[in-house]
Amino acid sequence: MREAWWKKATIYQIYPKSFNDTTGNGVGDIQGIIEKLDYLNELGVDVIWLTPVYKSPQKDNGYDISDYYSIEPTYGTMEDFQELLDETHKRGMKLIMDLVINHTSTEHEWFKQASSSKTNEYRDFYIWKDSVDGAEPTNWESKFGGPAWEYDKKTGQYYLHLFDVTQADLNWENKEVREKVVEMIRFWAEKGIDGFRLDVINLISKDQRFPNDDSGDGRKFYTDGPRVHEYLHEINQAAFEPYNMMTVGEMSSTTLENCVRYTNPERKELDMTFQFHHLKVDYPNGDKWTKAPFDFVELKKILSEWQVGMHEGGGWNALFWCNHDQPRVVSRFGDDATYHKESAKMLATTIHMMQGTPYIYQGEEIGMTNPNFTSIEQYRDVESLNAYNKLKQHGKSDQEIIGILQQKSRDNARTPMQWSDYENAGFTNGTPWIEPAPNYVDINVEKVTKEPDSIFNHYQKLIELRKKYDIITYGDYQLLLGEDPQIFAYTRNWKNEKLVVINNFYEKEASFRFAHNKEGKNKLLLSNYDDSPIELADMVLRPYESVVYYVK
Ligand code: TEU
Repeated sequence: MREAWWKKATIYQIYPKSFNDTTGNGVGDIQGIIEKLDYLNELGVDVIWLTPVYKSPQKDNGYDISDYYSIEPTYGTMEDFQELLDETHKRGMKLIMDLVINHTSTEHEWFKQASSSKTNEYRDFYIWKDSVDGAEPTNWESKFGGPAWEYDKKTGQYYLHLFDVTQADLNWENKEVREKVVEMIRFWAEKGIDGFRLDVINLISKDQRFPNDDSGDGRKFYTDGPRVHEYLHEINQAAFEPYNMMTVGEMSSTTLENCVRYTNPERKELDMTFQFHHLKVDYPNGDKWTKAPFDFVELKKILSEWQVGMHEGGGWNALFWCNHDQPRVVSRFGDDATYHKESAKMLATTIHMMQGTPYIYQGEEIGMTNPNFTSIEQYRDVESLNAYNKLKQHGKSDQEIIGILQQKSRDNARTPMQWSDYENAGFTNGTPWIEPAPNYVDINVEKVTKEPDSIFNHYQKLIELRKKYDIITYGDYQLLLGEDPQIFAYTRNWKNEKLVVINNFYEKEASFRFAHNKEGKNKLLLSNYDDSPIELADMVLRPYESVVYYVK
């Protein structure tokens, strides 16, 4: 059995484009990351995950790769990358890269060849179909809006793209594609990287009948598709296991049952998975593009089901609130104005005390918020711009649409990292590719790293606690007060130890009664107020109060 070092690790996600610019071109770069490694070391994280830095036309900020073997020139060179890897390792941290293998950019050489003629040797690298009754081959929808098929005039067939039209889906049925992918994974593994995050990896196997979807968008014909487990086991054996790579799969609309299968070590597929069901509690009837409050009881229910289900099935969760596709958590489930600090810390505790490997998305550790852009000109994301056009066609006013984007746009997470109160948040000396959130004057790294009770300091404590207390890694999970409209409380149990984690998700005070308060010796491990009760007892939780007790 491989050593599961990543079970006690905390991972930090970097979105290079918005992290730190050293050239003044307004776009972050690899040298900018190197400059901040000491900062990450001070935070205490074990692993850095870099979203794609490969050569790319950047239609989807690097998730459209045109060459898997070179570094995007605006980010730097292969030498810069090697330096980053070495400097990361020197500081005792590890580095994982993004692996985008469901699709490539249409500017990738394979696609250029494939689209040049129906008989080209690369034709079968992608998914080509004839039109059906003068229309698209199926009625499937692209995740970014519009049909998932694009007509190629030159060869008279359609190709499949589950995302942007410039992101063509690879044909995984073709063994040669799988061989090329393995070859490429080995190339990066040989350089000494420590693992991969696999982009939308549960979408790689499509139902080969390519049926129409009577009831929806086609998702059921490619999500956790027929051969996905087989393919993952195959790459695992050919490239992950031999290099001892850590792997985390990003799973779109997956199921608990499948994630147990993806991550149970006996199956040798992946180490852990990201699932997104808990981040759809503010999508009424599954619709992202509506302004809506979140369903708190549902949030608890979903997270708890995954805690219990993955534990029982021997799988492993990736724990997260934020990434480059999600709004900022303090704006989403907390209060980014009056109780900024309290709620950001409370949210951190809630997720970090669960079982799994926690991920911190750049800026989360200082409580970065949504920017509240007021004009469509400020948005950059392809998905947001498509949504804007679609909502407009449906007759919504600009004001209404901006209100929705302020809550839902992926750009909420993509504004420049707030390093200081200098111009452009200290991110660039040039014009940033996207505007910083105006509150960088108050919320920035320079300021918070000087404050003893900062959000940053709270994250440091959470990372240390995970190292010190095995119960956080191995304990089971039990939800308390599932229907309570304000309190998110749970216990963790392991051997003769127990953790009791109690969080008030709202501004209103909340009474907490602990049924088992005849517990043995217990102590307060962590809190977000400086005078929380030092022993576990019935208590009245103040706004966003969050406490963790250790019982032995
Ligand atoms: O995202 C996959 C994905 O399906 C979503 O998170 C998506 O952004 C969201 O559902 C849209 O509402 C991954 C990457 O993280 C994302 O940045 C890429 O755009 C996408 O894959 C395509 O590679």
